[in-house]
Amino acid sequence: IKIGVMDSGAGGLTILRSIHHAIPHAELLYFADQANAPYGSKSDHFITNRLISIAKYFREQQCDVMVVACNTATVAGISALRAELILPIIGVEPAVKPACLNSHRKHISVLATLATSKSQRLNELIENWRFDTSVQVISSPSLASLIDEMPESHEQILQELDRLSRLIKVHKSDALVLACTHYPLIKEMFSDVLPGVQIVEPSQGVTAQVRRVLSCLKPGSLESVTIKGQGPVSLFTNGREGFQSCLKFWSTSLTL
Ligand code: DGN
Repeated sequence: IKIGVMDSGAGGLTILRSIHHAIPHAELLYFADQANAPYGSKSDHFITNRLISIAKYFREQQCDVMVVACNTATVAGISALRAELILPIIGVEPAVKPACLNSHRKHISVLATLATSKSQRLNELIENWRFDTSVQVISSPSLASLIDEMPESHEQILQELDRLSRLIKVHKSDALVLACTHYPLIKEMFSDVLPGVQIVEPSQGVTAQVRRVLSCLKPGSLESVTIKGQGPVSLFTNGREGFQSCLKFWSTSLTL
């Protein structure tokens, strides 16, 4: 099995890691579209065209499925991408439902890029699942890019986390939904500034969906893991040199 995973930067690596653990014999190909990052400030039309090009690349590389490991790209273009019928597509959905269901205080916060925070898809999801929960949506214009600039940006990340955690504390949330795939890379930093707040991220949900799709497309392909051993993981970026080291930094810290 071969799975293509994309994001605008390093964020999708947390999803790649989860897939790698769950389906170790699969061959994984990661593409970071860092030449065009951040997606948060791009138009839906632009992002859709990027998704179509990357899907064609994954198909040329003989991938069986494509994972859009980016919330911004999912809300901007996944429907248009699916309509092209290039590959079976799996997107990422903010974990609003489990956060609302598990919150004791019935106050949660959702943190996303500006584009995702304003999207109809996120707002519909909240309307569908909030019931008696008060949902605060907050956005960060800079956090995803700062994470792509680690470790140099460490101080700026702390400053931005300080600003965001104040907003979350004012809302008295006991759960925080990370609705941008970059944010789980700094999950521990969120836990440090928000003690007692449950940090909810989507990697396991996406991985479960990948397994469901593959078991329909290629019955039997998920079994016999021990015989098949570990599949290779290849990471690519089209970004400039600094981004190469960013991808190296995060893949090392995730022990990929
Ligand atoms: N990882 C992307 C997401 O989940 O939205 C970040 C988007 C961006 O490039 N800012």
